[in-house]
Amino acid sequence: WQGIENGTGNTQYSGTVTLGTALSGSSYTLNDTGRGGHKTYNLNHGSSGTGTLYSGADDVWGNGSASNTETAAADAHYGAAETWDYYKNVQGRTGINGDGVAAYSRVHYGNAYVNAFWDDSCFCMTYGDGEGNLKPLTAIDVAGHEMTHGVTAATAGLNYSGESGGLNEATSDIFGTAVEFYANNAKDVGDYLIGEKIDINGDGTPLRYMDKPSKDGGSADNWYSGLGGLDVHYSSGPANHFFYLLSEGSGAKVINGVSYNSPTADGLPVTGIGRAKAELIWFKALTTKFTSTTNYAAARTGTLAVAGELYGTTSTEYKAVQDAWAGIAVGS
Ligand code: ASN
Ligand code: ZN
Ligand code: CA
Repeated sequence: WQGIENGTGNTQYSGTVTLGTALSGSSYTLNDTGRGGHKTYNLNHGSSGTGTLYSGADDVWGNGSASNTETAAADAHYGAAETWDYYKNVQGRTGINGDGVAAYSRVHYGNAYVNAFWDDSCFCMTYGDGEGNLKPLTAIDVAGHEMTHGVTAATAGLNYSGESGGLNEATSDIFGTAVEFYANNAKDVGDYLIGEKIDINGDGTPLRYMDKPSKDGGSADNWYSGLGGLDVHYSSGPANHFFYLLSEGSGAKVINGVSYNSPTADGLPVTGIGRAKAELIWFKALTTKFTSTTNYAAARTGTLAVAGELYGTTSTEYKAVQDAWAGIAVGS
């Protein structure tokens, strides 16, 4: 018999959080029975299999420092729970495949591994420890980003190359950001930056910026012919920029203490409709309009169709979708 328990996670990035755990005999495990039974395992620097399910005599996990082997597990378990809750409570999707089945997470993959990844074949999430600076890749926007690759694979199936690959990556950045805002954690407040907590560049800068993607030194701000030849983490830039413009509008803005300044390709202003509507439009487009070969032009058509269905073609929301695509040089 496994009872649903509420454990305490002393995470590295999100402070002290409640974790869904189970009590099996006299041992607690990182088994979130209230969320499909999502489990978190310790690979202990291996790179295959499931490793060992986290278990212990008390229901307290980690101490906030990466030097404690439970800390990364606490962050990963929390990120999976918030991602589950976001999709279920906001988008009405229970589990990555929408069937109530949980994925599982593995931490401490390999040695000094500076990445995290979703794998469809195991239906599992894996996190590296990062290199040198004791910053495992277990921040909540990374967790939401990676698990969203599973949602995309189960729905639109956007091919991971060319323009569809950029849209696939942007979808992960969009919902990684959505999960971060949803979690509303005081230690990791919502922002339109990706990976700001994991310090992968070693200088405190994030991996990506949604308001002006070119700030990362590689991403495109706007669509142009040949965009699909970029790495998918750079061709995602215009769609991330579209999402920012649609949510918050163009120009300068401070949100949760972070300053943004989003330009438009055509120099015309965009008035945002708020993140919740932008998320809903992108989610419905992903799940009902996009296919494996959707490119930027088709993403515009798909999101406009969704906006028309949800709000009508004469609505301010519809016009904002038009303006935001024009803002990244897609359509007219
Ligand atoms: N962390 C990377 C990503 O999700 C892994 C990859 O290259 N697919 O984009
Ligand atoms: Zn990705
Ligand atoms: Ca972020």
